[in-house]
Amino acid sequence: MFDKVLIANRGEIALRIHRACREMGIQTVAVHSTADSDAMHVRLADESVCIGPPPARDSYLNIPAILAAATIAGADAIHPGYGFLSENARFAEAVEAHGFTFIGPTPEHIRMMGDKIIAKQTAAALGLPLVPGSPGPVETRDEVVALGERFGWPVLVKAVAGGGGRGMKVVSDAAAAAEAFSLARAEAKAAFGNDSVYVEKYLARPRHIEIQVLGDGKGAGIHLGERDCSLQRRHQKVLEEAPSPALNAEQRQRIGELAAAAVRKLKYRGAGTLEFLFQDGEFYFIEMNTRLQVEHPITEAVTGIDLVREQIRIANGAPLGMTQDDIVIQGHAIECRINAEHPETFVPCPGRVVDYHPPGGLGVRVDSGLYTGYVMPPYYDSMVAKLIVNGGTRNECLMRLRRSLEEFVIGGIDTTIPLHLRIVGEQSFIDGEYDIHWLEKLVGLKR
Ligand code: MV4
Repeated sequence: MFDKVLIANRGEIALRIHRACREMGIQTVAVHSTADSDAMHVRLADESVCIGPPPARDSYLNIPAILAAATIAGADAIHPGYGFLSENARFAEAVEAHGFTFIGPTPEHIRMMGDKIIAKQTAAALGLPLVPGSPGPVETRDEVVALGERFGWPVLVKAVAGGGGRGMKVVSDAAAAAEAFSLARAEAKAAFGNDSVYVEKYLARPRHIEIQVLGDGKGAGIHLGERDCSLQRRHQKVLEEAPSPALNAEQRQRIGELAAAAVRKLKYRGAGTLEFLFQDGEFYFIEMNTRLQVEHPITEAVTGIDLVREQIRIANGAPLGMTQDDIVIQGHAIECRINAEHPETFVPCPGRVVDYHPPGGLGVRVDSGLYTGYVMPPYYDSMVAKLIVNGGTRNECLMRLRRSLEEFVIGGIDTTIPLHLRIVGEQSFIDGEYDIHWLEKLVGLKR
């Protein structure tokens, strides 16, 4: 096993990775910007290295600085967490070229899934259901019109390098095709430096269902059930739950088996997520994420499996620690992402935390780098805590979630805890009846 792992990230996920390492007897090296000297991930790690000034491009995205830190500290492996360099194929290559183990998939799989057309073509070859659409990039307005006539309006123009909804435009009819096409291209160019786009039939009211998978890189692969991530605002997930209240046992088994078979055929290595839209009883593959995700703890809560530990074991060349038959989904789990933002305007609110009292008790987990006196820097993501609650049933989970949100004290900064209390009080949420547009309608900021 590795003696020492460098954690190329910050915040709660750096802590999460540190905890898995510590339980495995692995030393940890934190890296941090000058804005994060007092961060919890730096305090808990065995060693820390300052890698640059506050802007992420000079620190958490600074590949030479991170590799230098790994060399100085004598690390064996690097865990990228999520965001930052986690889905950067060149980083994964550089890590391996410098003699370290990248705790994640191969650079080839990262690159393949980063191109959404290649990802879809691969998914089709693996037997996954797709949204009807263009088989490759679309070069002209006329092609958009032809696809709209063929699949029915509206259609969606999407960036090949996409993610986060940028470079994505709904086209309601042929008259709107020219403008939407050039807008999508321009946005894609600005956001990703790549103006290649493709077209899909637009699904009006889907849910976002994703399947957690693990592969050993040699052809073994399993799934760990689904997460329902439909509750989002401006492409930022707000609350996730597992299992999805929208799936029946047959649908759950069908999509899980398809995802696991895909992982085996790909010889995928490590943890990954297959994203689907789900509407009228049908699944449609849209993307694969080749990283650990923010919402992984709800899968851990319902399966009892430590996903970070599995990532580290797999990176070290071990076979999967379990077979599909060992995976049993037990009870229900919900995660609330707590952001340092005004709960109604969503204006970020960094600053000093003057009081910090997280909730506790059975079935309650809080992943957070906050502590009383912590000064949150303004340079990074506003997510400051994840509250993960589980119970024997969805109803028990909801009761516990409400109680935990009421118990949570974060003083001195605005947080989205009141937004979560509002969501858990809504009848359609309690009934599990929501789609990807539900939250934006609730908070009244639908664009
Ligand atoms: C779609 C869609 C409807 N139809 N594709 C948004 C980000 C990207 N990863 C996929 N997205 C969507 N793709 C088709 N063919 C609607 C969305 C979408 C969405 C998806 C998941 C979660 C939240 C969303 C919010 C708005 C739009």
